[in-house]
Amino acid sequence: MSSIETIQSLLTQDSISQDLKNIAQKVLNHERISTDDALTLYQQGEIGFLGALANFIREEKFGDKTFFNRNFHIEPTNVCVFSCAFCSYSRMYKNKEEGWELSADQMMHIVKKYDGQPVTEVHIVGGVHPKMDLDFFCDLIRQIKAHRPDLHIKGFTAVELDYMFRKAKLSREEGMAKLKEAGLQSLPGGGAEIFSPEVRTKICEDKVDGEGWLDIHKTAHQLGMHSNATMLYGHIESYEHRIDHMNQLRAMQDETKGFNCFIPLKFRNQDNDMSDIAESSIIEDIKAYAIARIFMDNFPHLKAYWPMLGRNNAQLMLNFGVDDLDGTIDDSTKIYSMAGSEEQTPAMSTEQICDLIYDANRIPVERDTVYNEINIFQREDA
Ligand code: V47
Ligand code: SF4
Repeated sequence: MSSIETIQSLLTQDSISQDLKNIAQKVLNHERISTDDALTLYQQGEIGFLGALANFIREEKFGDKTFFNRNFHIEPTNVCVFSCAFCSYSRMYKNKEEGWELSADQMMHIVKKYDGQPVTEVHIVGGVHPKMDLDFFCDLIRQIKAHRPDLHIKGFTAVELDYMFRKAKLSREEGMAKLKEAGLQSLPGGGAEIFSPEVRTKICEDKVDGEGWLDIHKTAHQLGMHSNATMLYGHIESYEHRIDHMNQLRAMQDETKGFNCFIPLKFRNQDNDMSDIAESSIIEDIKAYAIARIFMDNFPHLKAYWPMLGRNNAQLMLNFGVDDLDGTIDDSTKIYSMAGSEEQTPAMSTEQICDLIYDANRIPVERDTVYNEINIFQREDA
């Protein structure tokens, strides 16, 4: 049965409320759903229903194509001046002896490890170290670009950028232009968490607020750079907070069209100050992804970041709106293994990521950071 036929059959079922049927009709008509509709989906939508709508949207946009990229991560430091309650990674105030900070030479050594390998992106993100300033990172970016000009540099959350720019006493426009001139091309989506001050003051009071996060991404978009957006879900926030968060992103995307993808991030509870909060169930995870796909109509891509969600659950999300599995990351990514993800050493080869996608009856497509297609795989190529 095609995804249209699935929805049409749902529209005839008595067990589905008229409100849900109206939303399904809007989706079929390519009409935007409202924030009230999103709440109805959260409150009344069963996963079969949500999956049918999310799948329809995903298949209309990309058919069975499922994107991934070949990238590697550099985490310059886990030392952080901030103290987000959900963070299992920062070591400024906790165990200082477990802190690390990499010199520019050490980071270039990581870059050089990938010489001759077909990676297209380096993702640079870490804690906020008082000594690693804008000039330090501009120099690093220049060195990476000089060594490997074709490598796309995606780096620094709005939290890191806000701190760097304030410390350098530069406006957001000036600071971003400097980084762009050095060779920074895109921003990752981290640091967004939940924009609502009601939640933010409880989970990450001291870092850039929601307005600042949005403004930094807008600044990047206005300079022609692209970025991603995340949402940390499954902790103390309500459905209304999630919808408000997505609504602010959707409104900005209408204005700038600079976001490539939306990434719901499941809160993991190990070894942080929110460990008493139970993690969300798989049903709640499915709802978060499917409703994101239905609501964020102007975001091209929906990404399941498998090192955090776990590869099996990320694979499952390919039936609930997800079209992107991030990358074939190597074992340098620590933020999730430290927070309790089952992916303790997140490494997946191209063959493994392709198999995961084939097993979900989808087609693996290697992409670059801005979603140009590099290679469409057939089962025998992987
Ligand atoms: O902002 C921290 C999250 C983010 C926990 O743009 C946690 O392509 C769950 O944003 N449980 C940083 N999440 C990572 C990030 C990211 C990752 C991969 C790809 C991209 C992209 C962006 O990690 C933080 C925060 O929301 N995080 N601690 C935790 N305990
Ligand atoms: Fe620092 Fe980021 Fe951890 Fe917050 S989430 S404490 S900003 S490393």
